[in-house]
Amino acid sequence: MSNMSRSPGRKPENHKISRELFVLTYGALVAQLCKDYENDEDVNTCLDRMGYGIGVRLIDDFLARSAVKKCRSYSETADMIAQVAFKTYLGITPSVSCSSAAGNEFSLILDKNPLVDFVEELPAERASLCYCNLLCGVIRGALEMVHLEAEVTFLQDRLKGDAVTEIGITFLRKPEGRKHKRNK
Ligand code: MYR
Repeated sequence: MSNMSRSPGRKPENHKISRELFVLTYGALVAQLCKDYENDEDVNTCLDRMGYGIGVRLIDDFLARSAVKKCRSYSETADMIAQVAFKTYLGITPSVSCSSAAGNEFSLILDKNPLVDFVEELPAERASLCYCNLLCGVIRGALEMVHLEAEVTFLQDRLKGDAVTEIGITFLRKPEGRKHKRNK
């Protein structure tokens, strides 16, 4: 074998490169949608729909991979999204807070957002763009597959000058009596 054979420490480097490629590819997707649609809302909707399509597929991978227990409350589900799903797929763990007395509204606060690693700020003419709106769709799609209907939106965004990035999840139905789609 040549000197180019595998050496310890190479794997994390590869991992980093593929993450960078993913983040740059996401940026290219948003840039293309901005070319296709003049209106920020149309770009946001498109990203959300694409994310939804990813989420409905991702849930099988998530349930199989993480062998998670069935959640008994919205609060457990929100924690699972932040601590297991975000950690697994994005390498970050947002903090979770419940923002309604009814216990069905939660905020995920992202201190770091790898998807915007190469984005300085939004151009002035794109002030209403939710750059990471794909994430909302992913969460919505994944939740729907475990029979949890939810509204998921960006409530704050550092790219827009807010102090933090905050994703709001509002569960729309009572958690009791739902059935879960499960892998064997
Ligand atoms: C259960 O009660 O069966 C667990 C439900 C877990 C739902 C997890 C939803 C995953 C969302 C994926 C988001 C990925 C964001 C990068």
